[in-house]
Amino acid sequence: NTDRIRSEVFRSKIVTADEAAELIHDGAAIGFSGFVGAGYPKAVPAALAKKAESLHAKGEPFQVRVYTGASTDHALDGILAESDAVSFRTPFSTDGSLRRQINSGHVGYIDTHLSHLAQQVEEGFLDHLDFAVIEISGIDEEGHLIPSTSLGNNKTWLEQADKVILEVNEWQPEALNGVHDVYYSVDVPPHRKPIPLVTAHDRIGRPWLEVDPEKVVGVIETEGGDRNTKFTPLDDVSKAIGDNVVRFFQQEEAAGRLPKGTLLPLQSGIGNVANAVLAGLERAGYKGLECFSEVIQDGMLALIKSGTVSLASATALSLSPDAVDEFRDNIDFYNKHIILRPQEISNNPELIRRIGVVAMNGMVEADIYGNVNSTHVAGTKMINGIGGSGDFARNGYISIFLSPSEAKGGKISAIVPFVSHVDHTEHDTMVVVTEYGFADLRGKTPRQRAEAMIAIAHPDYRDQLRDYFERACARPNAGQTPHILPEALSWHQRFLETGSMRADD
Ligand code: 0RQ
Repeated sequence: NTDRIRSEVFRSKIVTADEAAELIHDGAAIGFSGFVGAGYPKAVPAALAKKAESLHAKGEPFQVRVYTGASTDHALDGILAESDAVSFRTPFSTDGSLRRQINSGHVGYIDTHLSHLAQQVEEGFLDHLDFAVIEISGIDEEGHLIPSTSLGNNKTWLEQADKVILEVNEWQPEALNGVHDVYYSVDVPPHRKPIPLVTAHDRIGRPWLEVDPEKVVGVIETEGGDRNTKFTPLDDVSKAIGDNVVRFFQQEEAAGRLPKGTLLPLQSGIGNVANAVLAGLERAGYKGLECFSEVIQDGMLALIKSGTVSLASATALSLSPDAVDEFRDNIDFYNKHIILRPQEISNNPELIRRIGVVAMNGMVEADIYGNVNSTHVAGTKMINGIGGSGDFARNGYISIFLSPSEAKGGKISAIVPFVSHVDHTEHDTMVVVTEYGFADLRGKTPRQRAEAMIAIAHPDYRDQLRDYFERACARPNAGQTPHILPEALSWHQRFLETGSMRADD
């Protein structure tokens, strides 16, 4: 069935996934589509994994270098990793099999800011791309590519790669046509100009992607659903974090630092805590909010339906099965409230700073002075990557980090004397929220920050933090930011040795 491919030029290039995989050589650098489980190619990765396994069985090498938008799915990252077909990966990834290979040093991994990757490839800082493998939902008569559920880095991969393989996925609703806004004039220095976007709801580009048909070496027809992340129901801790974010917003509205009732465009990270924050906004009765974010997840869809959110700008639509049904049943309604953009636009520092985005991201841990670790357990083991959190935190009007005060059943405190890895420095952190409250670090000196941070730590860890801080301050020449250096990472060391950060365990 080829009615999604309406251009004769592209119809003449239809091949099977195996035929397309045959074209890809050992060592190839490939730009794949895909952002947080949405819009990743469904057929070529499996064909590449099969090819790798059969070549490896004959003792021949076959591995590729994988560039994406952000996380994809087990059906891309997982199966390629399990077939030992990945030598390099960037940026954000959530797959368990790939994570193990990254942490064992088997796969080379670079944790890039999501807004940086496209330009760094274009600037020649990273590999030249041999291939782009991009999922789309259709090709129109003029040869325009109708994007699917994520845009990610697709525009740049299509421009930069020597050869292009397209997967036309019939599962993706055709009604997505028109939702996308692809801006084509970002360019690289010294040719870069201001990006003409001044509100979250501006449209500045075209609704389609373009590709030079000469570069297209294969078009594959597929029909398969996105990964569709499941959410766990809100628990008391995440609910309390959501309520504390709302209390912070109410403080800002009362002080005239955020517009009453409408706030400023919101960015909300991925995961259950981010979902809980959105639910908190709905409970608090907000209406007509705008979001300038990177993913639209279930929570955001519910807020659009209730009118809490009037416009959500992002780069991906990443929904659970129930939310997909809801979206498809009411697609004409949702399309009026959604804009999908390339990630170099959704996460663009210039735009985040200009429109005054309120950034809200999860974290692994923060220290008493406000440095934040978003990526590494105990300083060494990568979880997912920095994602877009740095793009938004550094440039946001207000930068908020959120976390339950404890992890792993209370064996780990999310507030520590010193973070074991730094993704966001104290200079980028304005507010930290746990279920115990919010620490507003703006305008505070390091010692005042420490007091505010200790106040939102889990009660079981407050005395331990206070003891560290007071002894650090009491040292001769304690300095601007008091620490006891040999002890600064002792909580992590204790966790590694005993399985707990608690001094009394
Ligand atoms: O692991 O489920 O195995 O117990 O980390 O933690 O509390 O469920 O929180 O889902 O919000 O994830 C930082 C990972 C938080 C995420 C991170 C363990 C914890 C659990 C998840 P288990 P929670 P979340 C937008 C912005 C970086 C990218 C980003 C993230 C698991 O928010 O990836 O912000 N952020 N992008 O037990 C050891 C600690 C821990 C810990 C939590 N201190 N030590 N383990 N965990 N704290 C999206 C994109 O950029 C695409």
